[in-house]
Amino acid sequence: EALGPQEYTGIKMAVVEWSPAAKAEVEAKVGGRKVYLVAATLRPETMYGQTNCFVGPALTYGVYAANDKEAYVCTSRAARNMAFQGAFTPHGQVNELVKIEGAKIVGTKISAPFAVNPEVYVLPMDSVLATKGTGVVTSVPSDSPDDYATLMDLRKKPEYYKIDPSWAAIDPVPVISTPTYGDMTAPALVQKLKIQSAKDAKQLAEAKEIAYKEGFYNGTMLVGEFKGEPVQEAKGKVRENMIKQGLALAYAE
Ligand code: A2H
Repeated sequence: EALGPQEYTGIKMAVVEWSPAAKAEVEAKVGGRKVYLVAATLRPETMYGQTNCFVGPALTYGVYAANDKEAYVCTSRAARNMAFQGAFTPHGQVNELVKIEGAKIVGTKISAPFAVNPEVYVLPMDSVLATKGTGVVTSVPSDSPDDYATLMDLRKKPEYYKIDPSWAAIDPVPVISTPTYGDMTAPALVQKLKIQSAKDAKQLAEAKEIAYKEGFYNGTMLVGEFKGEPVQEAKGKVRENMIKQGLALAYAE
């Protein structure tokens, strides 16, 4: 964990079609605003490889008015932070339009900015913390061991996790090449460390550490505007472009 403030990128994932449960609870309450799930990431350069998005099924989320036209889905804690950071109009005001359980958001179809697969689904992840980021995690299984292990668990037991298998059908996309692990760093590490499921917390923590360092210091972009460039150079530029295009916001905590 970093000691200073963590500079996240809040990825704005527009709702394309709510799950039936969320539709019934949310749609009438948002005053016609366009609604986005906001996912906090430390790796904006990997967004080309988004295959789905995760929420904690047992967590409570809110839909917060960002202004007259847009609303964001995140935890109440994140909404307060966003208000302090000037993400909302009127400035500093938290306007909760409706609360919703994570489990009910699962199955919602959303658009994933910059992704090779432009439309993805919301899936459940038990390890999402309410105390970190926005409580929404975009999934990049090519480069995040946690995302990869969770996606494989969901595919193995869709009934148990109460998901439609088609929501977990998008395969990992090569985004970054590393000299040691090739163009699928997370799956390679999951295999090497013999990680069986998302419950193997200790090995996953190790895999996450290795994947992060390897990608940042030795990775080369395989896709996008900065294809061929080192990750160290592309990272900030991808973030800046996403923010400039209104597809992301700066979020710190
Ligand atoms: B990262 P740090 Cl490709 N609960 O984004 C659990 N995990 C959360 C979270 C929450 N509430 N909020 C954010 N995260 C995840 C991409 C990614 C991430 C890749 C590789 C590694 C990686 C795609 N998922 O994170 O504890 C988000 O996943 C490993 C560092 O603040 C976010 O970035 O350091 C990261 O954890 C933030 O973790």
